[in-house]
Amino acid sequence: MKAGYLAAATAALLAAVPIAAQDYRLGTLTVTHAWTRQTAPSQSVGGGFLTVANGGKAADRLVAASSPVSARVELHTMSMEGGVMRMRQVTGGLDVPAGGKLELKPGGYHLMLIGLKKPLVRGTAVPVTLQFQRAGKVTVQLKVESISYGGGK
Ligand SMILES: [Cu+2]
Repeated sequence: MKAGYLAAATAALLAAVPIAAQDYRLGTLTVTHAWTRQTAPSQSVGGGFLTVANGGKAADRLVAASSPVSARVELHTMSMEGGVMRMRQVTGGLDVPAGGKLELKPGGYHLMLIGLKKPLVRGTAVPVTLQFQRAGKVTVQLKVESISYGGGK
C-alpha cells in the first residue's frame, strides 16, 4: 500500500513539469522535441514544431497557443497548391488521437509565431503555452535551432 501511495505521489509531482530535457507531461499527454529556428532581425514570423503523444483512452485537441515572444501564435497547416507551398490557419484545433500522436513539423502542421518582438537566437529557448481541450495548458520551451535544422520549409 505504501509503495503504491508513493508511486502515485511521484506521478503527481511529475505532471506538467519537464520529465527530461525537452519532454513535458500534462495528464495523458507528453510533448517532445519542441523546437523552432533562429530568425533574421527583419523577420517577423517563425515556425514552431513539436510532437504530442497521447497515452490516454480519450482523444484530445490542441486548440490554441501563445508566447511572450510574439504578438500571437496561430496553428497552421501547409500544403501544396498548384505547385506552391501555402500556409493556412487551422480553425477548430488539431486532433491528438487516443493512443496516437500529433506531429507539428516542417511541411505540415506547425505553430506560427506572428509578430516576433525580437529575433530568435540559436541556442536559446522560447516559451510557448499550449492549450488543450481536455488536458488544459502546459508551457513548453522551443529550442532555437539553426536555419537549416529539420529540413523542409
Ligand atoms: Cu505558418
